[in-house]
Amino acid sequence: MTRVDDETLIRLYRTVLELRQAEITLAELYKEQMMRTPTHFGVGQEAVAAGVCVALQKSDLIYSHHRGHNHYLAKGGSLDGLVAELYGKETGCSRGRGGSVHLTDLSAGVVITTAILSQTIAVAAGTALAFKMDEDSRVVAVFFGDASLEEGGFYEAINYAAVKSLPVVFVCENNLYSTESPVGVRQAPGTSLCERVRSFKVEAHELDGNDVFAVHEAALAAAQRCRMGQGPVFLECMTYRWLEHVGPNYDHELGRAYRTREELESWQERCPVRRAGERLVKDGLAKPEELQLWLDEANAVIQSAVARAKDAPFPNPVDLFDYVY
Ligand SMILES: Cc1ncc(C[n+]2csc(CCOP(=O)(O)OP(=O)(O)O)c2C)c(N)n1
Repeated sequence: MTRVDDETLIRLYRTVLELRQAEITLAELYKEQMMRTPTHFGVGQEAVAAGVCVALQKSDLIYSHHRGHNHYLAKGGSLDGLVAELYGKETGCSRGRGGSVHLTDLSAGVVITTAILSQTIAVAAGTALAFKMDEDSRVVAVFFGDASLEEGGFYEAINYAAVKSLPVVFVCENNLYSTESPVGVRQAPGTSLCERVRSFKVEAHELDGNDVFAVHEAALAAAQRCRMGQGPVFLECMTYRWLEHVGPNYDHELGRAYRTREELESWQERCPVRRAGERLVKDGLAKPEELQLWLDEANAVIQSAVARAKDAPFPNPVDLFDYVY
């Protein structure tokens, strides 16, 4: 196993922290009703995006789903582009026409995020096929939720990737719910997603998706395996979304009963940002004052991106159908 250097451990921490501050700031501002795009926040799930994307190279490509802000940012997508996109501005990464679920930044290797479950999984497998045919050493990572394993597209893509030994890292963020349906009403008792994937002869690992260092190590090994032409890898990252399925609120505050406040709090105890920070301090890689400094820096960066986005122009209504496919 490749040893992760200290600089990378710090980068992993700063990435989860930056994702968290961006998302909680945007979730709070969402309540002003100036962002008119439905928005699925990924607060609580930052370790998956950070752990995987930091393991990739800049030229590698990613695809993501409706809860895609973290992946876009972790891969190096423009923060200004994300924030302006949520405000519907011409300076947004999709020129204000895509909103939260259609993010793209090709310069960072973020091809697209889309809301149709399992759609990007098939496209990612196609991209990996192109890489293989071109003898291009890049890999593709595709992020999706556990509900995508209830879609036929997933099985076609993973089977094809296995048959052709394609360089795809399939990253499942298992946050236990599909909108408000727990896994127990969607899957037979005793179901193991990894076991199902292994029946396609694909290497599969279940991970603590709130441990950025564990996700990173697994993703490094997966990317390396892909680059060596040894076929796809499936990573099932167990994690939890803190906020409601779509929108900036906590479910219990709205009186929803499909999951309890206690369950949320038990996952908040395992906060990926706090855990990573504690590990850096324990290992002598950072002092508490440095963690505070990085937090202040992350806040300053997101605040100035918000100010720029608010000042930016909306698309000209005359051009509204330009760049729409
Ligand atoms: C093909 C398809 N079917 C249904 C939906 C409606 N839908 C949007 S998000 C969602 C739940 C997704 O759950 P999961 O994949 O576990 O991701 P999470 O929202 O938990 O991050 C559903 C059913 C959709 N977008 N696409």
